[in-house]
Amino acid sequence: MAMKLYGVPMSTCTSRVMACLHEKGADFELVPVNLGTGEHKQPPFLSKNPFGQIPVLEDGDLTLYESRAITAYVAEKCKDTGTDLMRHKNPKEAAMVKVWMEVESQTFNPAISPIVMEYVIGPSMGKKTEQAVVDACTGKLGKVLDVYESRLSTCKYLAGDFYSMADLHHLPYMHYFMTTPCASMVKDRPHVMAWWQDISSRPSFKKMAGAMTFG
Ligand code: GS8
Repeated sequence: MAMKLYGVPMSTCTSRVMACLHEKGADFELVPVNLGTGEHKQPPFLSKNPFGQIPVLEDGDLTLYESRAITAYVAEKCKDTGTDLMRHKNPKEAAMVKVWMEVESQTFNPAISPIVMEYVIGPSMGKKTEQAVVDACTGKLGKVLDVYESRLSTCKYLAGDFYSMADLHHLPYMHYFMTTPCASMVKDRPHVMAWWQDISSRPSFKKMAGAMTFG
């Protein structure tokens, strides 16, 4: 039976999981959740995720939430098919993947997500961009991207010379960030830009990037 993914492709966390499922060539059914009507705050959905957020993955009797935990499950379940995103055959490479997965969730995401919220998600709900929030975050993000520029001048991808889950987890926020006036922060850092062009041109991401739009 195919896994069921509850969410919508425009959601960054849902698309993180979709990118992983596509990269693994896994069979899944996307079950849309209507955020507009508050479906995610109603008992049927809350019984899947008591925090009332998408995405949720169901695989038989297993129900999971938290996008990064879901991708880890998919990588483990499908470890013999598609790209070896966790480098499980090489403990040192696997450790570097985990380091950069932590960097994404603990350092990169908190710096980039408020900018995407201000320029992309907020305006789609009629909110005005707050320049003060953007200014506070661009300083923080610039320092993070300086570290990325230095790292990516020594290897092609974040964990080494191989595409991994660490790179994949960056796709959704980078995708939206590159549509904002702050995209020059990436374009002005040649190694970060080359990395972005590489990871965003993977067929697994291109398959879904068109559906990642707020409007
Ligand atoms: C965050 C989920 C989340 O913010 C994860 O899965 O990684 N740490 C969790 N989901 C948002 C959609 S953005 O992808 C959501 O469900 N928002 C609606 C709400 O919070 O009411």
